Amino acid sequence: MDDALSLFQSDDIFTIGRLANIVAERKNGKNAYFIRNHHINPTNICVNRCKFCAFSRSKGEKGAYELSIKEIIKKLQGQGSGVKGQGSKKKEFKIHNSQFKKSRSLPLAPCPLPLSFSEVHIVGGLHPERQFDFYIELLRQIKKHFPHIHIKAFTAVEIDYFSKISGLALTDILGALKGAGLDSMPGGGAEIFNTRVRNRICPEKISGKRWLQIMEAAHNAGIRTNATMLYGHLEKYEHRVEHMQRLRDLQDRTGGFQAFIPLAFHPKNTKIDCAGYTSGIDDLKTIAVSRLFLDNVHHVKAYWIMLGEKIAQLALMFGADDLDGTVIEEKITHSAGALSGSALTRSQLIDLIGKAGKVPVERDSFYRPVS
Ligand code: V47
Ligand code: SF4
Repeated sequence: MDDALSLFQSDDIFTIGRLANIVAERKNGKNAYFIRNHHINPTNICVNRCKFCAFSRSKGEKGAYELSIKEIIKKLQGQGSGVKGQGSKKKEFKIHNSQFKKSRSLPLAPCPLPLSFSEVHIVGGLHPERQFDFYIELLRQIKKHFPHIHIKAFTAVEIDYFSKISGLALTDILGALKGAGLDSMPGGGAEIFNTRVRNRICPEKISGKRWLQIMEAAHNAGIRTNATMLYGHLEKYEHRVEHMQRLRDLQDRTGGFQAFIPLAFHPKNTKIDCAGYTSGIDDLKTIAVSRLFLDNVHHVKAYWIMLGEKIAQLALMFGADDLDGTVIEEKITHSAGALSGSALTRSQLIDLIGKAGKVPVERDSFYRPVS
């Protein structure tokens, strides 16, 4: 832990980056991964209202929305997916859109043509009225319409909420979700585990201990997950190291984390009064230190939406081996002033990776290369 703290305190980001790159290449060779994915946020209505979150709204507040299952399926079919006016992206998705142009209602048969994405990433607010059944039905309908799509859905925070609203035990919730089509879980909601900082930035949210408990239960149920860390707000370097140490300890027990994703805090429209956006130097250092410290996690993701395309590209030389994906529709970071675009095409991702001197590898949700 002291070593990780010294690295964070050092200004020699080139040496740290070079070391992290050696570790990354030992694990993944020169490969840098990306995926064709589609984000869906079913609602921004949330009972938690974390202070760092510009995405959430209270029920009835201006800007609050809730998507029905039908609307979500339509979005996945490419109707109203928010890709308009994005140059070459438009072309890529046009082919996909045309198949459903004539059908007014949802198609009864599973999608007949290859989709422009292989994974759907679903996270949303903790809705005060929706029942657990809604989420089960959502998974079932997605699988029914898109049987080959991998569903990566629900943070540990949402899983805990499902347990509260349904009265079901954690293992029953996970079993029911898996049975309905859940394939893996994203790593959101971890924020920063340190209790004092956590209470200042998201007092209503489950504790770090509970987040880890839920991830452990998911891993034990055979559900692989990611892990995140929100940095650049009120935390200090020691809190980042403590956070990663707790993740590393859990990973030693379960091996269920696929990737670690440092999330750069975006301050716009939030209630956190701090220095503003993270610096590129801090972003690169955080990627590099996490690659060196989390020796038991196979992948470190440079989430281009939060880092911006150029810092994410540089991060591939500082220990990251994954840029995430096409994304298509991102709301959480963009509500908080993201400077990045909201979608990248497959060819743009390949170009970014190739120009960083890495080998672009399109992956599936378990990091298997897609031919
Ligand atoms: O849990 C919310 C974060 C997370 C802000 O697992 C913010 O593959 C920065 O977890 N500034 C959701 N971050 C996103 C997430 C994620 C994203 C991409 C891939 C994966 C994965 C997971 O976004 C939240 C929270 O930590 N967040 N508000 C903000 N103002
Ligand atoms: Fe709700 Fe998640 Fe936003 Fe917190 S970060 S307010 S739990 S949507």
